[in-house]
Amino acid sequence: MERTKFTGKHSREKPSTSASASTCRKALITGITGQDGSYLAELLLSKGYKVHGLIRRSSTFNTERIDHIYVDPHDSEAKLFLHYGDMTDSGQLTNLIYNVKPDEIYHLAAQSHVRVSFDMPEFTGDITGIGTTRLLEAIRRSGIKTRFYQASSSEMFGDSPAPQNEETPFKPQSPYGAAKVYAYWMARNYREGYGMFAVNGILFNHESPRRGETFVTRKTTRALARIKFGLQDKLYLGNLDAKRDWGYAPDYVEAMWLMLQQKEPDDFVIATGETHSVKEFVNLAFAHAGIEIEWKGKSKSEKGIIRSLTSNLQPLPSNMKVGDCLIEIDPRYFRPLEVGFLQGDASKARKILNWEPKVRFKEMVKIMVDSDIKDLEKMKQCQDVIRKLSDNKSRQ
Ligand code: NAP
Ligand code: G4F
Repeated sequence: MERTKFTGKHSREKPSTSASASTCRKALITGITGQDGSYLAELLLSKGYKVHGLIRRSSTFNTERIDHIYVDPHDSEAKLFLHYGDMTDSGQLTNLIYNVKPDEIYHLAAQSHVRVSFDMPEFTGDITGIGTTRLLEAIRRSGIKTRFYQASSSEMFGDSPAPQNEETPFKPQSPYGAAKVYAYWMARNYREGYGMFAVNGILFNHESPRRGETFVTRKTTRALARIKFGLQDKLYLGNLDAKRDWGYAPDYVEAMWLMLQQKEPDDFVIATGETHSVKEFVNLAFAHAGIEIEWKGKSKSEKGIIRSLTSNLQPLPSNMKVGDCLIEIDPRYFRPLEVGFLQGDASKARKILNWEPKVRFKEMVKIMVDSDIKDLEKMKQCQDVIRKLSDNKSRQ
């Protein structure tokens, strides 16, 4: 697992106590095992927080993204504590909040995949929408005073014209977007009705080497690494023309924290202001690995073909050559409704939170490609060692 820079004080090191205002504050993160939850946990530990995370019981390990910061709770240095629970279980949410009494709650848990939300609209509404109400009610009923962050999404804007800011009307184009609009309004209702410190961070797409493997950026960088190592022949994608305002996840979790440090609760758009198509992402990623792509054909028949190979970025599979088709369209990845163009206007966050994205699009693409290639290189080295060991054994 790659490590983030924050202050370098995470993992098994003792977290910094220099951020005096934050020392010994307690945070609860739902969705701690996800991309954002893992970076946020690192950030809060580096600021001296005790971090409690809600995790789902699973028959396989689902803590890969946070294993590097986990310390046995019997260790007196432990600052990260995990609790089983689920966004469908109000009783457990109320107990947890009452027992932990967190100063800050970051609610990130969700069924977060837009395409999947069309297949599972009711489930998505339950987890991503009503899950937020369950948590807000758990806070209200437990009677504790806490600050609440709701992970709202640019997907709520749907096909509202860009650039989108805090005043832009929501026109969601998916069950996921609709569930997030409901959750957004519940957070506002609890703020305005009960005086709760509840904020909405309306975050545009943000990616990283820890991005889920079925989102288009990670799907692309992972497939590219596998193609480069000869483990996969082709990458199948859906709509190549959709444009997104892609930022870097570690920058975005800093914005979450800043929102909960303000005097008054308010809602903020977090975005880079730059927008790029899926095709641009693919072109840049492959080019970084030494494979120049040209596009031939139209709509469902469009194909990404090798235009040139840069020899100094070898090894490439020995049978790979100019003219080979590496990318094809699979209509299964199209959505019944699509959000064609997202571009955020984060002026309010710049002004009030003093927040700026540090890593821009091109650098982020390179970070993701390098990380997936490095992972496979490591795996290959391990396989080579195992092969050598078993060769030696068979010769004995
Ligand atoms: P993610 O990687 O998909 O993580 C989702 C997290 O929610 C995981 O920890 C997952 O647990 C947990 N979860 C799912 N269903 C749950 C349930 N029923 N009970 C408890 N936990 C559950 O998402 P992400 O990219 O980190 O995004 C974090 C949040 O920000 C989400 O709410 C997402 O909708 C929102 N958001 C994301 C973006 C973005 O571009 N990344 C942009 C705007 C908003 P498992 O690990 O067990 O599956
Ligand atoms: O990577 P995506 O699946 O992300 P999407 O739908 O924008 O949603 C992400 O960002 C939201 C913020 O706006 C979050 F709230 C949400 O939780 C999630 O993190 O798709 C991006 C674009 C879409 O237009 C999609 O149609 O890529 C297009 N695409 C093209 N081929 C594909 C594929 N998307 C996926 N997942 N897989 C494909 O093969």
